[in-house]
Amino acid sequence: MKKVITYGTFDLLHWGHVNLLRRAKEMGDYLIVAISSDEFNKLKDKKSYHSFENRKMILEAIRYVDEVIAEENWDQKVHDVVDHNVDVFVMGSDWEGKFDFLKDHCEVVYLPRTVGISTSKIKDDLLEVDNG
Ligand code: C2G
Repeated sequence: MKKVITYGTFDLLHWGHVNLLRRAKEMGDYLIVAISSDEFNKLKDKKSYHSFENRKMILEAIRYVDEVIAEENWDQKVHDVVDHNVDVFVMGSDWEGKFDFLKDHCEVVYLPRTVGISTSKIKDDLLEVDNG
């Protein structure tokens, strides 16, 4: 069984996230998503609208996702890849090159980001609507 892993906050889940999850799943048979904890989001200087528990529950409902684990720090990726026998690590291209150290343990693939959508765009657009 070919196992794939990807990491992210996945707040306000949108079609760009789903495109990523679908393509990541297509690279194997089993997709693990490591979703950022609320504490780790603070380290990423991100504040998510949905709590970790709710972001996890939403991801678990996505047909491409087989397992959701917590991402709590920057240093867990090698352990996760080894402990879960992961074959492929996948991230969007905004992370191009940042995780090449994982190449000693698995395939590393950066997929083109989906243009035109992001969690921050959703928040900004909604603010504009509110302000008329
Ligand atoms: N993504 C995408 N297209 C978009 C928006 C996001 O392909 N329009 C991808 C990102 O490249 C990332 C994944 O969807 O691979 C999740 O995006 P975020 O929730 O923004 O994740 P991020 O904050 O980049 O966290 O250790 C890695 C970090 O946890 C990644």
